[in-house]
Formats: sequence, structure tokens, C-alpha cells
Amino acid sequence: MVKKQDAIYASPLDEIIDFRFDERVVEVFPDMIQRSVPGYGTLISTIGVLAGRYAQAESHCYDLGCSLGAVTLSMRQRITQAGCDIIAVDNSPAMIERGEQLLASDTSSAVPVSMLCAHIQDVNIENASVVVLNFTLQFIPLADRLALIERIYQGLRPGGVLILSEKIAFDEPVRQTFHIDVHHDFKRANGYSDLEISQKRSALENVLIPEALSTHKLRLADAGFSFIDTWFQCFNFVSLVAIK
Ligand code: GEK
Repeated sequence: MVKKQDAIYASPLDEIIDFRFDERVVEVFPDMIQRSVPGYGTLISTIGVLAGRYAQAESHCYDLGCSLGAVTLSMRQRITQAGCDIIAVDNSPAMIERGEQLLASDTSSAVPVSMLCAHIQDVNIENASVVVLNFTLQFIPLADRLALIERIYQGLRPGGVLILSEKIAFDEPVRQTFHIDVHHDFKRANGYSDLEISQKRSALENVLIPEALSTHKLRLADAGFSFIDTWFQCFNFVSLVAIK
């Protein structure tokens, strides 16, 4: 796929409105996420590997907040257990429309995929062996997060896994400053200007609410998960596994 370059925040804007996953974002999304999230490619390919290990025969695998379906396609290539399918969910109609086109051109595997345009808070999770929230929980209102994690726990089979990737915040100011500074260096190294970095940051301020790693781990434990570990971290971007 040819990646169209993200220049959404390249020119000065009179007013910065809250970030939305609309058609303009969809058009540049692969470039935007690759240049903004350190380790994105590693995360996508390794989530496929984890799904390959934890998928159970005759179960559902969920990609919640699937965007264009990068995690779905990676899981699809790695799942070999019989009778599995993937349910990919996003509440952006533009993402789902484009994601369905990309899925239609993927001939790498026969694992069935359904793409749904819905709020993940409304989706029934059942008979699941793998559930992925790859940078999605951070967009869910704080008050809804525990209920969602609890529903995922209830819908997982014993031995099933939740893979949770998030941008995180740090309680200690010195640590917070370090991680934000090096993340901005990462974005500069990928060609974003200071103006783009600062306008995007303002657009995300009320939309992407990061929490501390300890808060995520406590919530997973409160929901009932028995094994919880960080398997990936680069600066303020982490991915956790939680096994039922
Ligand atoms: C990837 N996982 O490429 N219900 C459903 N979808 C939602 C909701 C909601 N309530 N809120 C936000 N989204 C992807 C990347 S992007 C992360 C995930 C980022 C969707 C939103 O429409 C967007 O597509 C996605 O969650 C977050 O691995 O851009 O930082």
C-alpha cells in the first residue's frame, strides 16, 4: 500500500479542534501512526505472534478499535487453530470503510473476519481467546474503562489473553518530562515539525487521556486477571499482556 504523508497539522491553524478519526485522518493514518508511535511495526507483528500462541480452537479473537485493521491482518496470518474467527470493531465509519477494502485485498489467510462499525463499549464479547486493545482504551472515557475491562474478562475463556497497548503518563514530573521530550524527538526524527507536534498535541488533549502503568495494572487485577506483565515499552508507549 502506498502511504500518503500526514500533513494535517503542518500549517498554522486558527483554531485547533478536538482530534477525530475522520476521512482526512483515514487517508494518512498508516503514515501518521507509524511516525507517531515508537515501535508500531514491532507491536503489530508481535501481536500476531501472541495471537498465534493464545488463540484457542473454535473461539473468537477481537481487535477493538481496529482502525484500518493492521492488528487483524497480523493476527490473521498467525492463527492456525481450527474454527477461529476475528471480530474487528471501530466506531469511525471512515476507518471501517477503508479497512474493509484493505481486508478484501488480503489473501494471506482463510481466517474469517467481520468488521463492525460500533462503540466497543456496546459490543458483546463472548467465547473469546484473544482480545486486543491496541491504543484504544486511551480514547474511552475514564469512567467507562473498568466496566469495559471487566466485560472483556467475563467474555474470555480461561487461558485467554488481553493485549493492551497504551500511551502512558508518569506520576513523577521528571519522568513525565523525560518521556514526553524523547517522544517528541522521535517525532522530529520522523519529519514532524515543532508546529505539527504542538498542534497535534493540543488536538489530542481532551481526547486521548493517558494513565499511569500502575493504574492499568491495578484495573486489570481488579477485573480478575491472574497474570499481568509488560511485554513492550518504548518511552511512554507500552503493551501489556493479561491472562485469565
Ligand atoms: C492499530 N488499533 O492500527 N469504540 C470503537 N472504536 C473507537 C472508540 C470507541 N469507543 N474510540 C476510539 N475508537 C489500531 C490503532 S487508533 C490509535 C488504534 C491512535 C477508535 C478510533 O476510531 C481509532 O480508529 C482507534 O480507536 C484508535 O493497531 O490513532 O492513536
